[in-house]
Parts: sequence; structure tokens; C-alpha cells
Amino acid sequence: MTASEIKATAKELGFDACGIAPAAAHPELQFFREWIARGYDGEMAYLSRSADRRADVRHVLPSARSVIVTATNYNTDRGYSIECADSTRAHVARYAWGDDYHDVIGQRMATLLAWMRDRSPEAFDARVYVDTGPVQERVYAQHAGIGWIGKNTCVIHPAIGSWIFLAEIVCSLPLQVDAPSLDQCGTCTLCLEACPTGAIVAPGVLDSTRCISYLTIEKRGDIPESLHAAIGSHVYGCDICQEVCPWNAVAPRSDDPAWQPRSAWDRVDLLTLSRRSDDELADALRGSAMRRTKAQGLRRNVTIALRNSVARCEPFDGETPDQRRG
Ligand code: B12
Ligand code: SF4
Ligand code: SF4
Repeated sequence: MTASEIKATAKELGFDACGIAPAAAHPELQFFREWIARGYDGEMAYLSRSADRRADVRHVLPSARSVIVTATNYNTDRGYSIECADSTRAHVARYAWGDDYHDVIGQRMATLLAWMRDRSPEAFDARVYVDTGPVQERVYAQHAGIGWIGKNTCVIHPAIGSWIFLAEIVCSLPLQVDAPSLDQCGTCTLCLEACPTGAIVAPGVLDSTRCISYLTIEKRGDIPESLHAAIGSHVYGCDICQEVCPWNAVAPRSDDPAWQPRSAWDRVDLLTLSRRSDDELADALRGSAMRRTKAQGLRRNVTIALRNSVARCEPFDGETPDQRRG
């Protein structure tokens, strides 16, 4: 079983890109500890708890020799949030519009691994991850030649862009590896300038505690008031630093039914969303990546977005509707 056969099978299974990185302690992995020390992980305690294992993929699988990384395009045909002038419309991050990628991609990766086990003349150790374990997925993606880590911290595939999910099979097979991707951000700084909260504190360094994605998805309890206005109409996640990226200007679209927008989140207005009952919300969240916030977290975000949308409406001109009618 060769590396090219694995990549060809990955393509047949619907993955848009596949590359192989050596299972090594790549230099970029060192940055993680400093990031935690600066408090950029906020309340995501699971990250600091697993810092030792994240330093090298061989800490999760000691026999590991190779990391097979797949990328799946989830871009669909809806416009970008930065193109929408209507402040009453709720914005849900693109990755969360369809089915939960942990389930969908997890199944496809399991099929790829089953094919490998069937095909390999020798037994081997392997583990599958889809944002489900202590593996720095972006670093291994870069070293597998999938794409470079942009200044917005996302992995950018030169042909597909950054609307991609990453997943890995860490295995003990000594497969032929790919060359790492080279940085193609150049002198561009669009993402740093566009971030409404200044969360990208330096190229490739993100302070989660200021990031709308963290605030609306990961943060429990109240969101600091100083950040409410910048959240705008975002009710779940944020895509701005990817929407402004020139590498996503002509990103190809996926017609995979799994990623097509569910009607509950498709260009929905904030008022409609706020009026949904807990049962209706629970129904729409079933099988979606958005179930992470639960109905309660979503309501908190919708309340902030609604207040923002009212604040952005025309200021009251002093005349009541009755006075205007004369
Ligand atoms: C925690 C987390 C978050 C946090 C923190 C994000 C961040 N940028 O660190 C929050 C909640 C904010 C978040 C947001 C999003 N996330 Co997220 N997230 C993760 C998770 C679970 C861990 C990432 C992590 O460890 N961050 C800490 C930093 C330090 O590590 P890192 O991102 O791996 O960065 C490495 C390198 O960039 C390098 N490095 C970084 N900066 C520098 C600077 C220097 C000087 C050097 C030398 C090196 C260096 O070192 C790091 C490794 O140690 C991964 C899954 C995984 N297990 O990897 C998904 C993951 C990164 N997220 C993903 C997605 C889709 C998103 C969102 C787009 C969702 C949304 N629309 O709201 C946003 C994107 C926001 C953004 N600009 O990053 C995808 C990214 C796909 C891609 N194209 O890159 C991943 C890979 C999940 C997946 N399997 O698909 N996420
Ligand atoms: S996801 Fe939004 S808030 Fe977070 S860094 Fe990107 S633009 Fe800023
Ligand atoms: S917007 Fe520019 S700097 Fe930011 S990730 Fe894209 S190419 Fe790189």
C-alpha cells in the first residue's frame, strides 16, 4: 500500500486534498506553550490540560511514523457576512451551516482507515482525529503539504482556500511524506485589519479571548460588555478574517449535501431566531456542529446581536409616528 494509493482512495471517498507529514515534533509546535502562557486560550482548559500530548503526535501514539491529513471543502454558495448590509440578519459561521463535521468526516476517515487495514500486508497502529483530540492539526496539515498557516492562523490550500475541515490518521506505517507548504501571505495584512475585535494580535497569533468565534461558541456565561458592539450580528462563530482573504475570493464550492445550509440558519433574521421555542432550537441543533452552545448559549448570542441591530437602526428623530402623520 503506497502513499499515492492512499491519496487516490481519499479522493474517491470525497476528500478534496490529502497529504502525509512525518510524525515528528515540528518546530511550530513549540509555539503552543507560549500561546497558553499568554492566556490566549481563555477558558478552553482542555487545551492547557493536554499541552504535553500536543507537543508531539508520538505522545498520543508512541509508534507513530506518519500523519495522513485530509482536507474537506465546506464552502457553499451563500454570500459572505461582510457583503451583508442588513443588520437584522443573523450570521452563523459557514462551517456550521450543515451537518456536524465531526460525525460526517469521522465516518469517512473510518472508511479510509478500514480500507488501509484491508489493503496493508502488515498490521499497524492507527488513530483517527477530526478536531477530536490533542493533535495540532494545522501544523501537521502544513507539514503534509495541504496548505500554509496564514496570518489569520487558518490553513490555506492554494487552490481550495481556507474553507476546509482538517482530519488526520496518525499511524505507525513509514509512508512517503510530502514537502511542507510554503507561506504565500506575502505582504498582505487584510485579515489583521478586518478583525472587528483586534483578536489577531500579530501575524499568525490569535488571542481567543477577543475572538468572536470563541466568545459566541466556547465562552460560557456572560460575554464582556466591552466586546458586545464588535460582535455585530454574529450569533455563532465568525468568518470575517477568512472572508477578506484574497485566497478565498474565488474559492470553489462544494455540492456535498452534508454542508448545505439547514433552513433554520439560512439567512434567518434575528427576530425570527429569538422567537423560536427551546424545542424548535433543540430540533435544529440536532446533528449540527452548533449543538456545542446549546439553546441557552445561542439565546445569549442572539440577545447581544438583537441589541446591536437596534443600535444600528436610524436614530429616533424626536417625532412619534402619530406626529409624523399630523
Ligand atoms: C482551539 C481552537 C479554536 C479557538 C482558537 C483558534 C486559534 N486560531 O488558535 C477558537 C475558538 C477561537 C477557534 C476559532 C475557529 N476555528 Co478552531 N480550532 C481550535 C482547535 C481545537 C485547536 C487550535 C489550537 O490549538 N490553537 C492554538 C494555536 C497556538 O495553535 P494552532 O492554531 O494549531 O497554531 C499553530 C501554528 O499556527 C503555530 N503558530 C501560530 N502562531 C505562530 C506564531 C509564530 C511566531 C510561530 C513560530 C508559530 C506559530 O503554532 C501553533 C501550534 O502550536 C483546532 C483543532 C485542532 N485540534 O487543532 C480547531 C481548528 C483550528 N478550527 C477550525 C475552524 C474551522 C475554526 C473557525 C473558522 C470557526 C468559525 N468560523 O468560527 C474559527 C477560525 C478563527 C481563526 N482565525 O482561527 C479548523 C481550521 C481549519 C483551517 N482551515 O485552518 C480546525 C483545524 C478544526 C478542524 N479540524 O477543521 N478555534
Ligand atoms: S474569527 Fe472574527 S473575531 Fe476571530 S480573529 Fe477572525 S475576524 Fe477576528
Ligand atoms: S488575508 Fe492576507 S494575510 Fe490574511 S491570511 Fe489571507 S493572504 Fe494571509
